Amino acid sequence: MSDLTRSAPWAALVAHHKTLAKVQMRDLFAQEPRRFDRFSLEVGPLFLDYSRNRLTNRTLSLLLDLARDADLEGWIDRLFAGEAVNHTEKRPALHIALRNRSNCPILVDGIDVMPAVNAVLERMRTFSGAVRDGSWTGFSGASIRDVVAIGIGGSSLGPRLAVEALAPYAKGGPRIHFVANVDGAEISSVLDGLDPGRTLFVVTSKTFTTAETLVNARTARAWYLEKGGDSAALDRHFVAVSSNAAKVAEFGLDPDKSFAMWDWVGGRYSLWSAVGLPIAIAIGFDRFVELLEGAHEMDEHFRSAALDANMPVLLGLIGTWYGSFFGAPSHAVLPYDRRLAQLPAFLQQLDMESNGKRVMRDGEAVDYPTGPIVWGGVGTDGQHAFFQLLHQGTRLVPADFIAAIEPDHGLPEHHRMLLANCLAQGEALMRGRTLVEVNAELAAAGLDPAEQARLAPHMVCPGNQPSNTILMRRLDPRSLGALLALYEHKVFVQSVLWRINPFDQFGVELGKKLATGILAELEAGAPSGSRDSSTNGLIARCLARP
Ligand code: G6Q
Repeated sequence: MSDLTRSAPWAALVAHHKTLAKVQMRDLFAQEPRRFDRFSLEVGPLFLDYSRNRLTNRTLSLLLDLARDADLEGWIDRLFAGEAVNHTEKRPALHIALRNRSNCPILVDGIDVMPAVNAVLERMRTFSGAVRDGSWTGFSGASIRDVVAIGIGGSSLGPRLAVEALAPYAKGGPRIHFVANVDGAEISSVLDGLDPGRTLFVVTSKTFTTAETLVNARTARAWYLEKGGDSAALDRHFVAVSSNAAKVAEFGLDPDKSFAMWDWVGGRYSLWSAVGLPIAIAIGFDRFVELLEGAHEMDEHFRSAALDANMPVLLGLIGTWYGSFFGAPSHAVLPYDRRLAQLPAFLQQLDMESNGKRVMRDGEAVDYPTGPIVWGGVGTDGQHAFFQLLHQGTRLVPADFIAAIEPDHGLPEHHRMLLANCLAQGEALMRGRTLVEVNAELAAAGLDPAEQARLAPHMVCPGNQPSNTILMRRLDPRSLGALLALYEHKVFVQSVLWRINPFDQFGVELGKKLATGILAELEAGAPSGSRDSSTNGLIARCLARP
């Protein structure tokens, strides 16, 4: 057993779980009329209802003991102080510095990073403003109409989510397209119909060595030149965002004209940096600052609020309660907002790449499950698809519902229906439908007892499926900033409880390495036969002539 699973707070939670395992949430609500008031919290633009969870005051107090035992408060201090919390790579994880609107100094190796952060933000302000107002022109003297953001993983998912989520704020700006996949189908369909004289490529790669991004950037450059683009004006059509100036220069772009980022920003935590340039171009720099402000507000709350009234801490504790003590394998993200369609994919990376780890900080194997499988999709679509499993399947699936109270369109009837469905699903998952209720319904519908007995078991919904509901007044830059920072910190809280490093990602390296070798075989047209029979067989099949 590890120190963690041997610890008194862990053992207390294991024992407490036994007493709660069969308790129905509908009974907890019946016993506690003020349960909603007790288990809800507002921070800046976000309201969280966590009353529909399988927990009591005692559960929370035991989870808080676990957090204190893990020195959560100390770890929050270390994160904000710029200590090397990413100990394997010997780096801090300072996404909070990128949105540090109070501008207080944050030191890395004794040097305040804020002047460099602010300088890049200023360049983003000037550049995004010029692209938006048409004063940044292409080789033919025309303004930019299309921006193609090339990047993958952390250099794509955040900007893509934000640009889509904040579309109503993007009036007057150019169209923004994203290219991430090495699948040529993606870049071909984006380039199709674009005018090289009015297109700007933003090539984002922290390392500037990522194969997919480089091949897409080369294809984009070749397209630009083939379509008559002026090679002397390349830097009016291509800008880089990177921490690797040498590689940017090797690619043929002027590093002095590119946007810097730093090795203390993790890819999946980087949308607040120049990686967010497509966001600033889409919605304007002032709105981008509002996004940073929303995140900063959540940072300040996370840093200073007591653990028992701290939104990211509470979400982290609740997630750990299900993952580690109920054995729930997954966590569903259910935005009731079409504009948040990319949120499940973003959180999938944030959570699974951060907490998909199997050893503790000291290298010892964990003996408890760590990060959940994050999945999800927008409501109401999901209700007509995967929600059936949530209502009547055999697995415990904790979920987060996310919705804006006011829409950014003029169709209030649609929005009322959307909200009603969001609230109803949380209620249905919590309450379920008992056999007694089903029988009463069937009797009221006039079914005879034999028919009732035949149908009733199929209609029972056990309920007791936990969910959080996060409401915001509007899906605007500030709310989105707060929401994404909330999840970043929730993931951090869980990493602390599980004693793992959320800021490295060595697991993704292996496949990349193998792909390089297989690519060489495909390019040579000759299988090496040096691998397992499955990989050899598949390579041979890809190379075989019909
Ligand atoms: C994120 C990951 C990963 C990374 C991409 C792109 O935290 O490290 O998703 O963002 O592999 O990396 P580059 O920005 O270096 O191209």
